[in-house]
Amino acid sequence: MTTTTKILSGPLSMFGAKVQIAALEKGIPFELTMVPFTKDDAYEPKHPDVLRINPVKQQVPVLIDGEVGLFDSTQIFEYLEDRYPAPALWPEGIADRARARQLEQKADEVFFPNVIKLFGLQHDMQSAPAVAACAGCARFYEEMEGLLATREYLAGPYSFADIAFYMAHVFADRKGAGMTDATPRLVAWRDRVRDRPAVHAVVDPMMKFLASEGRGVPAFLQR
Ligand SMILES: N[C@@H](CCC(=O)N[C@@H](CS)C(=O)NCC(=O)O)C(=O)O
Repeated sequence: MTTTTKILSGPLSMFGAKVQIAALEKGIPFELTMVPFTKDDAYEPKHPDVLRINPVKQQVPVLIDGEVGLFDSTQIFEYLEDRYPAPALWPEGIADRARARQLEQKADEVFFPNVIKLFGLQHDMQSAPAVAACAGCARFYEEMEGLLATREYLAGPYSFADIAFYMAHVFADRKGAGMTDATPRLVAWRDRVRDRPAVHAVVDPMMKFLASEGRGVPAFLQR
C-alpha cells in the first residue's frame, strides 16, 4: 500500500518552507497542510498532528511518511536524503558533506538568531541591539561571500545548505538586514537560488500572503 507523504507547515514558516522546497527539489509528491496562523502571528490552535508528533515544542514543520513522523527541518532533511537519495542534496564525500551540514546548521543557529532579535526590534532599528543584530547578519554575508569565490553554491553543488540559508536570509531582508552590493557573489547566488522552480513554488505564495496582509515583501522578490 502506498501512503501519502504529508508536510505540515505555516504560511510564514521559514523552517516549513525549507522542507517544502527540499521535497519539491527531490520530486516527492506530498500533501501540504498549512496549520492555523493568527493575525498576531501565533500558531494557534495547534494542529492535532503537530501535537501528536511534536508535543513539547508544538512547532512546524512536521513530516509524516507512513510510520515515520518527524519534526525539525534539519532532521527532516536527513530523512528525505536517506529515503529519497536522488537527486542528492548533500554533496559527495565525508568531508564535503560534513561542511555542508555545518553550513546548514549555521544558517539556522548562527545567522537566524540575529533575525529573531530583529523581529522584536522593528520599532527601534537604531537601538544598539538592532545595530548589533544587523552587523551579525552582515558578517555572516561576508563569510558566505568568501565561500562563493571558488564555487557556485555554498557547499559546492546545490544543497540543503543553500535552501536553509536562502530562506533565513529572506526573513533577514524582511526585517531590515538584507544583503547589499558589498557581497556581489552572494547577491548573484541569491538570484540563482530564487530562480529555481522549487524555490519559486514555495516562496511566491509566501510573498503573496505577506502582500495580502499589507506587509512588506523584499524588493528582490517583487515582480
Ligand atoms: N528548529 C525548528 C524550528 C521550528 C520553528 O521555529 N517553527 C515555528 C514556525 S517557523 C513554529 O512552529 N512556531 C510556533 C510555536 O513555537 O508555537 C526547525 O528547524 O524546524
